[in-house]
Amino acid sequence: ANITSNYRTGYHFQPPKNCMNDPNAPMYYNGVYHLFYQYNPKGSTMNNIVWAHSVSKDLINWINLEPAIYPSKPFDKYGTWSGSATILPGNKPIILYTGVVDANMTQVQNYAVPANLSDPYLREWNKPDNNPLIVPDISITKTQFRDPTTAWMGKDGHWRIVVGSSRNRGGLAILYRSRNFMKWIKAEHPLHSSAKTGNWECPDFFPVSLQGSNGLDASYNGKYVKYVLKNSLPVAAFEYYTIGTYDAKQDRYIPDNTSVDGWKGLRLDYGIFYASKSFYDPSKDRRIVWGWSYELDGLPNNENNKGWAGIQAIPRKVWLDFSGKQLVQWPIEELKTLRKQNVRLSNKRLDNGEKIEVKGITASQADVEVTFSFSSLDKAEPFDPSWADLYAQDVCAIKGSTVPGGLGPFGLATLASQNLEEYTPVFFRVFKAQENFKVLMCSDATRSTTQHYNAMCKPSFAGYVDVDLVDKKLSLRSLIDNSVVESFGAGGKLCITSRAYPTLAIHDKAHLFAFNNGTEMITIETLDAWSMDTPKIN
Ligand code: DQQ
Repeated sequence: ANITSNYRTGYHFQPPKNCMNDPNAPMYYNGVYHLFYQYNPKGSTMNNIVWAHSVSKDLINWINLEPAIYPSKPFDKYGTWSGSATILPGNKPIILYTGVVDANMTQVQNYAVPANLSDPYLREWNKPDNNPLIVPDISITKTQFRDPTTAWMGKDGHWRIVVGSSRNRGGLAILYRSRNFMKWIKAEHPLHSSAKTGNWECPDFFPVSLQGSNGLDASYNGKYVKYVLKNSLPVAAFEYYTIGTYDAKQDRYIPDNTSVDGWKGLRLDYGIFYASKSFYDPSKDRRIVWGWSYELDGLPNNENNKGWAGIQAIPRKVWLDFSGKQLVQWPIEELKTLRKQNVRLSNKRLDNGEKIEVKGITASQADVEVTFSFSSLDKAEPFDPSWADLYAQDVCAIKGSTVPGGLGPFGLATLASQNLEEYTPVFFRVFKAQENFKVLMCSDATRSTTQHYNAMCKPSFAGYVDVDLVDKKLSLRSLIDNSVVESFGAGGKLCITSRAYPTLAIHDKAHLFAFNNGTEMITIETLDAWSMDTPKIN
């Protein structure tokens, strides 16, 4: 196998070749899941973008179709950028997307509808002549005016959408209303805005239930809900979200005071996960989020050109944590159908400095679920107050997986070569702060590969898991897939998708270990690892 194929994924969504970026208009329609995505049919850099289209009955196996939307009309001649789907009454899907209309990159909002509703795959899409539906008025930054959301209907029967934009150096979610989906009127106030974040791309606005993990349709208007506003920040290259309330009368979103509304806010994923978009799946009464994971090996001018770039993270069910303060995400249940050989460890001691190899599975393509336990929190290291201003990622860079600790670092060493020249550790480290414990979760790409070249980036991704340690347990699930390590801490309270390009730890030469480099003894209560099958993807 050459370098090109070493990093292709086995079960993460990828096109056969070339560059993919944002997931677009995910939807469920008449028994079929649709995923459109920003795609360059001509190469592995992010240019010439069209809406590629794949369909699936199980969110696992995908059929590649012809591009659904591509530049062809005056209202999208310079680009067919991101957008969303809405299912209109009468079971009629409609897509709203951003068209780029001139070389100055002026952006407008367009719509497209299926040419033939009786085609089960909705292969062909029409872009009627009354496009564009929305052009930027004089107050709008016309080069930062894109990515319309799924529409929701208010109690007044009128539709609403938001479009991502900017004001000064802040982010703006411009609100539009419509009676008939064709004529849209800008609301006097944006749905929400935030200073200093840079412009907002790919806004996602949706209700979440206060009563359990079921999903809600965007137009749900019953009681016991909170709302989520997520935005992607091109200046920061990550996304953040807040939890809040939606004042339907004023048509304003108000984040809760427990949600940080800016760069230090909560993230769906603390690794490489961008331009995410969720949709309501009525067939299983759940909300699912898709996110794009770009390459860390030098996009767009990939020195190590693989002939492809970009994958989609595994679709995740998303719901509100019972605390009401954050979201929880978990790989869709369908993923379990790919589990093959299983190995199980239980009640294994991990003393300080010890590592145990998990043998008997394909460690380059695996699903691993582990619960660690410990008998006391006494050995937690003090949290240096000066770290409070840092991102978790910077603390992980200081306190890596080999820096000896007290309670942690312990976790999994994924995509590891036999002698650990290469490995991507995913681990916890517990600190004692003034008033509470802080649980750092890291996925550290620093030693993920022995390759070095200019454009390659090997960050130490991390976040703090808001978890109660009374039961003295921490759980971790990692989806390992050749060049991907997608991890879910504490049952999905914190997610980190990282990318790795090992040269030794590939295919059957990849290994998996559990390790502990802290003085507190750790017990692996249970560890289940499965080799993962390769479904038919495109
Ligand atoms: N990607 C699209 C834009 C969007 C950006 C263009 C986010 O619509 O703002 O490919 O990655």
